[in-house]
Amino acid sequence: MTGFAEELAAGLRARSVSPKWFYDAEGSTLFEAICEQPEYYPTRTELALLDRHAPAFGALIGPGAEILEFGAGASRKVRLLLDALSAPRAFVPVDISGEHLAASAAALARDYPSLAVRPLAGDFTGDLALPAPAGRRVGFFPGSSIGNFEPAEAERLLRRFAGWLHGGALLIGVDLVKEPSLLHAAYNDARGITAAFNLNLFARANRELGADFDLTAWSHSAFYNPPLRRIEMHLVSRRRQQVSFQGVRFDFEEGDSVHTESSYKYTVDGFQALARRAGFDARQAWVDAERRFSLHWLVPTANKEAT
Ligand code: AVJ
Repeated sequence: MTGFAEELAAGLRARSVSPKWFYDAEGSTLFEAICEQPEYYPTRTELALLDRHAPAFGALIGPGAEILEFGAGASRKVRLLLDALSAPRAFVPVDISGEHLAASAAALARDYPSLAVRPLAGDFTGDLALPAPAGRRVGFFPGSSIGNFEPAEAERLLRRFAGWLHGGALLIGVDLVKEPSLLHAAYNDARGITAAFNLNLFARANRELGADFDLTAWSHSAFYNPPLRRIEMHLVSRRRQQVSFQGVRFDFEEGDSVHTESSYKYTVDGFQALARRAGFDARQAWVDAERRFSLHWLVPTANKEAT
């Protein structure tokens, strides 16, 4: 069995599956469509912040840098960053969706002929064989992907990044706590793209594992959980049903739900405190006028001389 088969089987029993399994080629395409939806404010807000403060990022990163992007999907955001840099030397996009990664890395290499593009297909929460740095290594982790992790896990992940980025820094995008109705709309878009993205987890299991999920028997559910400051996405069984794949059967009652994603929201202070616990100096934060989204410049603490 593949990693997906094992984790999905365990996840269906525990009623919780990691969101990293959303991103096959179909899921990556659906995610890009989510980013275009009018209700999904994070992408356009972060792009506007990157565009507006590009000169500041260029100055902080400095010449001849290597940019290491964690969870590189489409390359729109990193292009804004690269365009602001003086003679960037290398770009290392890391993504769990290998097919998607190859296509966007090839397009980037065409458009930036003097940049060494070295895509790395893999899971940055696991072991990553990073190439030797080609210049000052600056991590780029946009999109509030950090919100997918439980705060304690997020801290652990940032601590690993701090180790990889010793001598460099991290530019990270973090979605902010806000009016719940805005959050609700962002994860329940009118065209149903987020619902299709959520359901693609089971559609993928049908394609890849020969599972027999009846996609009409599951509903998309997404809501804000205020005490935990997170959006939760679930797939809820519309009736009593059984699902099988690779010879194993799973039973669900009507109303049973499988938790497919959490998306934690932070305050600027709360996120900076988490970054400090993880071994970073939180040097600077940028927020849009409506205080929807934030970008943070974090420098590994052991490295006091860096900007
Ligand atoms: C992966 C964190 C960028 O939680 O907003 C979008 C994924 N899920 N709509 C998020 C997502 C549903 C997204 N991030």
